[in-house]
Amino acid sequence: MSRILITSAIPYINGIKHLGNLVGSQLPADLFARYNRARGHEVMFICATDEHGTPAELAAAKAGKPVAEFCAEMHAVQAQIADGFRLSFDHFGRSSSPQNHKLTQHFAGRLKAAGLIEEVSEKQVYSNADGRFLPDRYIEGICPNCGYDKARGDQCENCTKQLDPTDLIEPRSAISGSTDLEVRETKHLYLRQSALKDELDKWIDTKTDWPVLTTSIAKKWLHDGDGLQDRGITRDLDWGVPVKDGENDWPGMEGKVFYVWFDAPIEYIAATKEWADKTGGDWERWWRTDKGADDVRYIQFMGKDNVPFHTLSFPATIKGSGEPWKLVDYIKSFNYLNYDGGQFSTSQGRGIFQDQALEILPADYWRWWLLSHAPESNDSEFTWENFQAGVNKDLADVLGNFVSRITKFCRSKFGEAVPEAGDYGSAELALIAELETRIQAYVAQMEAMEVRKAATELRAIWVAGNEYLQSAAPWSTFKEDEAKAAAQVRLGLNLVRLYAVLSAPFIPDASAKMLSAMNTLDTDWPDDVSAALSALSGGHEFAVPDVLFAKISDEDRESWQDRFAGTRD
Ligand code: B3M
Ligand code: ZN
Repeated sequence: MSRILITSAIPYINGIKHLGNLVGSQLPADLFARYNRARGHEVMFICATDEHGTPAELAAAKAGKPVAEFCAEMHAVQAQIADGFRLSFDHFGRSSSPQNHKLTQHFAGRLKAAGLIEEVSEKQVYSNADGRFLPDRYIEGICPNCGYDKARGDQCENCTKQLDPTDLIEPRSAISGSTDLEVRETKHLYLRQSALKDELDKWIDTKTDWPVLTTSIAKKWLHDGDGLQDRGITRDLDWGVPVKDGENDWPGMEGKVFYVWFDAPIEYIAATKEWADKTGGDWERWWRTDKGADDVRYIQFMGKDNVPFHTLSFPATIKGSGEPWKLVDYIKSFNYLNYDGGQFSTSQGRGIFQDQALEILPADYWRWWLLSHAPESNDSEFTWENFQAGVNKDLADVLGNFVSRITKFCRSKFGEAVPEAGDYGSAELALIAELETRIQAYVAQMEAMEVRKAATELRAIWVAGNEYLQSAAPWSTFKEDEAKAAAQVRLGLNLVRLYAVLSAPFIPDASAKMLSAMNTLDTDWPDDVSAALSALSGGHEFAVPDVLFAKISDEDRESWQDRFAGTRD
């Protein structure tokens, strides 16, 4: 048994996320967490909401709520959705927690002591009416390029030109509309990542087993152009972790907060402390190599856009601290899932959002389709036709049909108990041999976190059972040789349990239904397939389960296609 720490990128608090976000981090992380627990390992699976930064402030303002209240509400909403998708976090934390404030300030203090923080003077727009510095996107005005009158200080939405706030004609505050703005000097803290470049480079070089998608992004940032840049880690915002040097004030930094990307990854650690504070558990044995975490394997899941922060910035924070924190061992990153010929987009309300998905179908339908189409080697695309086909074929025709056929047939001829039967014959032994090979292949893909390939192997395991049932045909055998039919049925019923155990990481609800129908709590992993297929012996009672997966009709598909064709705001 080993110890495995799993973190998923923490979703922004600013709104409900779409399915692309789910399949790019949380869902595959959950798959891996469930699989490892099923294999008997000790797992710590952490996620949280990412609550700071301008997007949080803007979303709260749009909702007309104080930002703290908005974040608390949205956290509850996101937690409920995560639950709806059966994401089995050990803790779903909040980056605004006191634990994260403290830890973020602690790291900043350590980096300062190590000489890795530089104070830089910058010129920034100050709004007298609002009594604060304005981030670029809080300044609006007329675009010098196209004349659009709602251009933002970072970019004109109309002509897409990148702007500086000082480029805007007649600039005004997006908060109050005031034009009483001036440019003032202000100081910010920079993390001297460049000083850690060689150390990071060498560290990445040791990660020969990482996906190319991960290392190529890291290498690009390390070597392109001028190489790894120092990074501003403070902002002039009200909402965030106040800038402190450990527990002490940081002269000149009054009223400033840390940049959201500085505190967000630290929340992985802080969330584990939140968990410990709640449960009485020990968080340091997961995170401090001087307190037992040296034998932890730490794996992060994320979309490709988050990779630079996890391969360079966060490791810079950790290494720069000079303290024995656990560093990531493996980064599993994902490409994008597209929606019907375009991109999923939160800001444009395009695609299917997580709450909407759960309104129309249970979690397992989504889990199966998304995971079996995870955007690993390439971007992948969601289309309603493809979704309908995948669900109907794999879940309804293959797995669901198998379970329904074997349980119903047994009920009609032998009653709702596993029939007493003799030894398995050659067809059964051949199936067992095939399953041994296939389960090994499935395990190998799961261990390698090859999500799509693991789904393919699992599907093949379901198909093997169906093919066996089709050719053994107990309904025909029964007419000539009742004892032989009994053995075939006993094998089939045991397969239902085996499938429940193997499939649980992908489709936990259906697996639970299958186990409950088979009236068993035995979820042991089938290390010995032959033994696993004798787990339920003659006389063991079971029940025919309700339909596991309903097929998606063409009418349903068309109505959803229409409903999700537009955008939501
Ligand atoms: N919140 C971006 C995202 O949700 C960001 C991830 C933070 S991981 C520490 O994609
Ligand atoms: Zn413009």
